Amino acid sequence: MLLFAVISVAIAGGCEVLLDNEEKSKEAPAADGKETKAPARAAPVKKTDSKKDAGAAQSWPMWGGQTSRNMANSFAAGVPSSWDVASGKNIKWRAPLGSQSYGNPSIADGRVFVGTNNEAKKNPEITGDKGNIMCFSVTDGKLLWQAVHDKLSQGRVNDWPEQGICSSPVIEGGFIYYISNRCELVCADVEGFLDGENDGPYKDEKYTSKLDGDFIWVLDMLNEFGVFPHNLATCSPLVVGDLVFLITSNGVERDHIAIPNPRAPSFLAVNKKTGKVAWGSNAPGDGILHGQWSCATYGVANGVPQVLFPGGDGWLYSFKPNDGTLLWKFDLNPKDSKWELGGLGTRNNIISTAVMLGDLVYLAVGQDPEHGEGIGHLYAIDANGAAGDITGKAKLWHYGGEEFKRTISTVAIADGLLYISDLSGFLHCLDEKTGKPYWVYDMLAAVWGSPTVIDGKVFLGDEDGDVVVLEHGKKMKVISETNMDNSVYTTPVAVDGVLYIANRTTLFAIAEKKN
Ligand SMILES: [Ca+2]
Ligand SMILES: [Ca+2]
Repeated sequence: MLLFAVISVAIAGGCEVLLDNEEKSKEAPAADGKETKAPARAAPVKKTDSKKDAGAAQSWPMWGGQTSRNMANSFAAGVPSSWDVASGKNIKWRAPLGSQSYGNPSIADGRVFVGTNNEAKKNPEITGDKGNIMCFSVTDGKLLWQAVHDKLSQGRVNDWPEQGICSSPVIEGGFIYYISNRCELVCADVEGFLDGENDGPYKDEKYTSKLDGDFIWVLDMLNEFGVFPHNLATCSPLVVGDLVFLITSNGVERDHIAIPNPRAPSFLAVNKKTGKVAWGSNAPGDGILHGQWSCATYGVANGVPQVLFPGGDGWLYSFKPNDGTLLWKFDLNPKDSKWELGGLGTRNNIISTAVMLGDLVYLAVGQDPEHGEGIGHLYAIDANGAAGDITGKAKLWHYGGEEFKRTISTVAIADGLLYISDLSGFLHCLDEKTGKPYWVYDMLAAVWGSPTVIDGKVFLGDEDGDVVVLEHGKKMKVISETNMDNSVYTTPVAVDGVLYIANRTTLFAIAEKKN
């Protein structure tokens, strides 16, 4: 059972060879950090409505909530510190997911989107193992619609059974963008077929009831670019300006040695309106160690806009967003580290997502959780003026070795404190400036999700299904610990005073009950 879930990865067949150069010049809009207009299609009604009730416009529209991917929520207030699944205390509603859920909730405009599998069997016409994105109403947890994707015939080497969709959708301008279990970048209508219209140029939907997903366009990275997603394509895409950025999940063969298509893209920039590739890069090429299950991050260092892609070779790559020019790269593993099959070695992949705040980038290494525990490394990297290979010289600080283990978690930074968990179950609170630890909390179970700072508190879930709430501060203080009845592989999210937590089978909305 592997898991790449919490982090999504996509393999983009971005190699230059595979791209149409004509398209390349034509389809490269500026991604200079300025939000651009919604796609050329009538704005959805719900979107317009939500603009009217200003103030209620809180959202967490992507993995990490923002393009920096910082797992800190700057707006949520009134979020409960305790609740109880058995008695229903502070449980606003609960909605059934499939039998395995690794996707994180994305929330905007009154809708929650979560990736899972088809075992909730919401559409009796659609049976068997599938990858699903479910769309719920924030009001009562009612299932509004779901996108359902058939499994790839190749089986576990490309599309692991029952893991569903691990990608967390990004919601933007009336559309969602996610990576299906079939290694497709999908743009879908937030209203599905509930609006009574089959929107977009894509009209070949296999499932077309009111409950099904309405696709606008679909980019098949496996068949168009020869991407070989190892075990599963998992990336949670990022939208900046007119471009969607993603990692393709291109990886090794069943034998874990051969790379079937090292020239296929690992990183892609795709026009959000047309689904056409703007540029791609196969940067790690023959250096891919296993799979590529991370996500892209956007930031601006000293005036230079850039998009960051953690590569399958353990390097972090930074590119110019508009044309894919490589700006810099950084090796996150010690030079004497060694990759060995099955997780025995000291060289690691990157499954975590980078966080970029101003000039600084924070990112840690890890491996497929199936590979077990091992030594990890967390870095703060100074990207101010960075160019070329900046390994070592741009390192602001490093935390790792014995005190920090492999991780697939992403950092949360607030008020000078940095929180990071590792797969071994330790939650570390560090000084953001120095990397020196203030405290370490033992979850006593494996952690796949990420710590998140919400409303002055730190939330973290684990494989035993416990969610701990601690005070956000230099002193460790546990406020509560609550078992969710099943593994929590995801990261809690809060919008409009409601906390959303997905365990393997259920999405919970948690809010203070008002008398
Ligand atoms: Ca529609
Ligand atoms: Ca359509």
